[in-house]
Amino acid sequence: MAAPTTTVVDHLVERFRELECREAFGIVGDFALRMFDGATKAGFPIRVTMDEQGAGFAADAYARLRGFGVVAVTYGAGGLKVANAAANAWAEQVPLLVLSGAPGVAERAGDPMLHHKVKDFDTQLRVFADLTCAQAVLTSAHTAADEIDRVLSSMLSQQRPGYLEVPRDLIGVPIEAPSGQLDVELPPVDQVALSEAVADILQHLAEAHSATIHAGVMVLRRRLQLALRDLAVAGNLPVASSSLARGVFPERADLGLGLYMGAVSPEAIVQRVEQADLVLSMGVLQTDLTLGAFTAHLDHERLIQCDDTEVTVGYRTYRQVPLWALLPALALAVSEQAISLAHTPLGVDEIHGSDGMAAPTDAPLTVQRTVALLEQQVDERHGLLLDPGEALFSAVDMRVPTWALGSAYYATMGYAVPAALGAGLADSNRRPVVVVGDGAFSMTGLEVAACAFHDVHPVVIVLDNAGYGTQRPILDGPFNDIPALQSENLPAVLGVGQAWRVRNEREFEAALRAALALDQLAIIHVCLVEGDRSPGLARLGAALARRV
Ligand SMILES: Cc1ncc(C[n+]2csc(CCOP(=O)(O)OP(=O)(O)O)c2C)c(N)n1
Ligand SMILES: [Mg+2]
Repeated sequence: MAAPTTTVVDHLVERFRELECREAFGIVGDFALRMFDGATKAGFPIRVTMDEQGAGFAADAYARLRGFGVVAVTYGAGGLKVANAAANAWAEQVPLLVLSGAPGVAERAGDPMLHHKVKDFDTQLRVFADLTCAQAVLTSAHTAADEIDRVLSSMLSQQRPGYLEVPRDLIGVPIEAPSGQLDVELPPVDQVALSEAVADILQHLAEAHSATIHAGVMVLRRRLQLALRDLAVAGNLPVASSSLARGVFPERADLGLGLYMGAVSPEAIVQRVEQADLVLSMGVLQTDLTLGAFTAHLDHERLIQCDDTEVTVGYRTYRQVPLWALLPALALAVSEQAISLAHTPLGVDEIHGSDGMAAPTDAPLTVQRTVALLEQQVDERHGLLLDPGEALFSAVDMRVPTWALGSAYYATMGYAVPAALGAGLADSNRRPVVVVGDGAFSMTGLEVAACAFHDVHPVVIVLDNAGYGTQRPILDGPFNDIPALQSENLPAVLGVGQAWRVRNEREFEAALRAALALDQLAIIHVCLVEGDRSPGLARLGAALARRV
């Protein structure tokens, strides 16, 4: 009997569904039209955005929340625009697929000068070879399914972006349908090393008076949140999140400490982490930005570092002990041994200071008060998107109710607004609340139109400090000044949504209340006090000054 057949596009869509991915983001072009049409007809919509980079960021956020995302583009002019999104996804371990249309296999014969071509037909492939963990240009119906599956499997195994280029004459051709599900290999386990690592950690825990977990992005990527919770609850261990992993543990729970980012974090959180007898670092990417420009003081003797593939306890490393195997095994062992340490929950005013959560006044707005007032109004119905700059730094003072996504290591400006589109569709139970600088908003803020177009209704808070505020303390000059945007006028331009321009605490509080009650796009243009800095940035500056 002949093997069942499918087509390239149907096979792609089937795999995407298997990965809980129900839509993509992207912009069409003639080399991609058949691909977009085939996907749409297969019931897999590709949501248009204002710009390809926006589609890349939307798909990235979708992947962060669902485990897999797709940005679909045309060749060259479209594809090369998502290089930055792929780079961000590589750096922050996001399985984002770049799916590019391309000239047909038959059209490439003789190397003609077709539009969107650069040096040769492989220019785009070479660019993405450096930005993705696996690539394929489909060249024949015989190998297409295997090539697709190879790229998708690598992406999921490694938690990195991938690249698939589909020549337009291959989209609809019949191919043999592979049997069975996608084969995804997790990092290998050495069972002996695993039990020794667990025993070693248990012994350290039994001797410690206090211990803190620092939870990072690989806990999310490997979907280990429940095991993390089991471990924390069993051992009564407080959990600080890394800035790439906000939402990995409920920050407002008694065991939640909020965000640890080296000296950027409030002193109370720094103390709970740095003065604990033991720090269990779980899947944290140890980067400059996530550790507050390397201002984190984590002694080697007190640090147990568990990453995606191995565990290091003090000076001993256990190879082939991946996080996915270690975390559940450790949670079970801690519960069986009934190891439980002392922990006193952190009070809200220990993070914000005594007047941090005070009621709004007529005082002009600072970043600190904007974030404190925001914290009072957001709850489990909201998810946050934080752009690099003050939006990211100021949110260290806040305990977020659910998740908060941001380009927290690669730090690409303009991530948050387009990411709100992907996040809003990936998690329809949470309304996206974006905090973004005026500089970043002028880069990609128009994606609010794409959000509204696709029935996603973010609340967008634009922190206007008249330019590139976080660059100024490093080195100031006219290059940090930018054209002012009256972002409160955007609803008139777009024909949708409502907006406010606010200057004091009371105005902001009222605007936010109205925005959260409104079921459509809401933009709040926050005019900050001149020269204002968030406490996080000030703490970072002070810590770096001590180093000089
Ligand atoms: C795409 C991109 N370009 C440039 C930078 C360098 N950079 C980092 S922060 C920053 C200023 C951001 O300005 P704004 O969005 O207004 O936030 P603020 O710093 O004022 O809080 C710049 C230019 C970057 N991170 N990403
Ligand atoms: Mg700014």
